[in-house]
Amino acid sequence: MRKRLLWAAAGIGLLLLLSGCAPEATQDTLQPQGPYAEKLKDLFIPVFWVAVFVFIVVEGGIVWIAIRYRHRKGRERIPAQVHGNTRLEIGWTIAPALILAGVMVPTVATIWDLARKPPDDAINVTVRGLQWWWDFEYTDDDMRTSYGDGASIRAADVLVIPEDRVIYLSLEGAGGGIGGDAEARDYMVIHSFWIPELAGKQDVVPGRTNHILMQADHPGMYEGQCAEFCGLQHGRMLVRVRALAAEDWEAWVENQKQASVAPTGLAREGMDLFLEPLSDGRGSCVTCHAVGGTDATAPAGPDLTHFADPTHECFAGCNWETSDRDALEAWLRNPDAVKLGSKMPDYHLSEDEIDALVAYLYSLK
Ligand code: HEC
Ligand SMILES: [Cu+2]
Repeated sequence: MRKRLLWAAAGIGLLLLLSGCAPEATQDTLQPQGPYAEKLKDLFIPVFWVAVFVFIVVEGGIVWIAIRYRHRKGRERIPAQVHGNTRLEIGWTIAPALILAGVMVPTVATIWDLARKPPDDAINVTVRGLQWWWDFEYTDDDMRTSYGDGASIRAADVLVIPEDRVIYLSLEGAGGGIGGDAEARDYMVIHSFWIPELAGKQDVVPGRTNHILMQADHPGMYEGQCAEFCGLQHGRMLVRVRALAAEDWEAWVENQKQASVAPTGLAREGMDLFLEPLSDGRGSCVTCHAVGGTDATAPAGPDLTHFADPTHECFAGCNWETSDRDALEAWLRNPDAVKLGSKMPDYHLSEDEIDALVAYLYSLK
């Protein structure tokens, strides 16, 4: 019976261990793809081995004592009890203190290193955590758009960056709506921004601004997700970082600066639906969304100016691919049905309205 239990425990332990294996894991701090993530790994590995050493010494001691002095039949006498041993006590006070001091030196050095001011040519991005998606605003002067009195470039879900450049992120908790009203403040919760392959984890706290330095060595896609429980759909608050080669980055910035182009045909009908109040007092998309070059300038929801740009790969907290038409239709049919508790209401859109709105959204390159 006891043996069987032991085997079962060993089996479950092994399964748990194996569940940690994933050859293509996308959120892996142990495979850093930039210098800042590299620094963290360089700290983690030595601290890990120190911890392994301490674990083996302490656990080993406990196991050894438990076996050596275990109760045995016929041995009623308890072993000699020791009270006070100056040499031992000094030893087990000084040894951990030395180990901790040894660990502290590289830890503090890394903290300072990562808290450094960014270089002058760093790209500044304000990251806002909302329920349940990420908003990115490129605040540098050369990132002003050609519309809205030179509003800054804004994008949702996918943070686009150039390779080999330092990105200086300012993290702000923004509640339900950016610059929120009283209702929005109800949604003021803490999020945490984490792209394991590019930088450390940092909390996004309403009312204060935290910073992260980030850099990607190569073009590519780096995944992350909100790392601080922030409500019902916390698990669906994903994010991607798309690092582009220099020339692709230039092209991206140029395109982002452009206002949307008024479409024709079905997409034009969609645009009218989007900009005008919906019939029967159902409300209006422009209460929350912005589309550059139109009257839609509300900041409460994702900026849709370049919704269909190829870099905007995913929508609504990166849970669905933007190219997935069925998913987009389902989202418009009723956001709550696919993302329970979503802050975008159900507008009871008809299938015709959905077709037109989808055509419009896909025209927003
Ligand atoms: C009350 C505010 C509000 C209104 C009005 C609103 N939305 Fe949204 N919308 C949101 C929020 C908030 C999100 C993000 C929700 C999430 O990801 O959890 C969103 C997400 C979206 C997205 C995905 C965007 C992306 O890049 O992730 C689309 C597309 C969209 N809305 C279209 C519309 C359309 C079309 C209308 C009008 C029928 C509309 N919305 C009306 C708040 C609103
Ligand atoms: Cu969150």
